[in-house]
Amino acid sequence: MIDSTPSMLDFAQSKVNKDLTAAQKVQFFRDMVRIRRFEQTALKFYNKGMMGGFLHLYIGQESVAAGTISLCGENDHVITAYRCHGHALSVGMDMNSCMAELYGKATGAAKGKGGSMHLFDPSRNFWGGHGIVAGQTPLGLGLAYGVKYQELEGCCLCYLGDGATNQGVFHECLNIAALFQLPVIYIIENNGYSMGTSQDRSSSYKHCLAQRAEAYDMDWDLVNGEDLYEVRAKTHIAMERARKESKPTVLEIATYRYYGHSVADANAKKYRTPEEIEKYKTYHDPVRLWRRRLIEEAVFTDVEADAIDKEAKTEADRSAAFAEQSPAPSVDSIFDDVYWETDNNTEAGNTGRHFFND
Ligand SMILES: Cc1ncc(C[n+]2csc(CCOP(=O)(O)OP(=O)(O)O)c2C)c(N)n1
Repeated sequence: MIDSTPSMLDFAQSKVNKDLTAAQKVQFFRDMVRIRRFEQTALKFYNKGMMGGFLHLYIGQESVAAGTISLCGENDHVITAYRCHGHALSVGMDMNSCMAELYGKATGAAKGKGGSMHLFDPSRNFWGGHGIVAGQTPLGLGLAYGVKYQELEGCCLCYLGDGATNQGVFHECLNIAALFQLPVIYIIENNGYSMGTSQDRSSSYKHCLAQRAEAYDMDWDLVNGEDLYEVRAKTHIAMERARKESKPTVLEIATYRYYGHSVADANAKKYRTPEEIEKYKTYHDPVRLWRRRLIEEAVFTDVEADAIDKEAKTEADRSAAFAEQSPAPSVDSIFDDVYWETDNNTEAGNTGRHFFND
């Protein structure tokens, strides 16, 4: 049974949620279920040996990507770490091209050369998928700088894990973000662990990573990731601060991952108990809780929710079939896509103005 303790504040009544239509609320459910079904399917075929490389699953964290990215407009940018499938699908990337990328096929989002950690879609302002812990944090800062430089009303959502907050570059970024007043929002997806090390063992200031922002004179907030309304309400405040006042924020969203660090995590069952995982699945699962909320609000019925889930599963199965039937990159394409400039001999390529053409 899911714990039904009501939260102190009903974020359904907050500015950004109260006028949502039933169709929009159902769409958030669909978005989360699509991420989950995509990943379950990826796991099944990874275990059958159909993919090389790593596979870092996002299952349990769906409300973060789906909720925050649902607030993005045309001048907003998204960049994240290697646990990137949820963000990719939330920005609207096609499931086939994501799955094909995991399979290393030429039809994949990065032509099969990036794999699971490097899903990218610049046409949707999605700047990846980065494997170096905290490597995306200065890039996110640069995206925010670009938005400000062009005097656009936009911002950058830059996601990182709890472990990444202990990297020096993250602190350098907070300093510059505050000093230059850049419209960046650092979203710490605190799933409790970095690889096999719990947050308690890796962070000296244990109970609030976002509060580190105070040292840089920056706003921050804590968010309960199991409530999609809260995720949207608090992210919206930070995004408006960034867009209208060009100010940065650190948000820490409490979440949990059900699987190991990656599928190759040999210690997955050693650093936390099965009871802990079960507790999250039973009481804090963001997809179940959102589903229950929409049933309570009479937005949809159990039967309708099941149909949406089934649709997502079918879409995921089809994406795996598409990936399997797709060709591998050809051997003579091995030197393509290495340098953007070489493959795009354009003025933008030659002048270095790749991303913000004006
Ligand atoms: C600079 C660097 N150091 C170490 C690693 C190895 N590594 C990959 S993921 C990871 C843990 C990161 O944990 P966290 O930031 O909490 O993200 P999560 O996996 O929980 O999403 C480490 C140490 C790396 N990829 N890059």
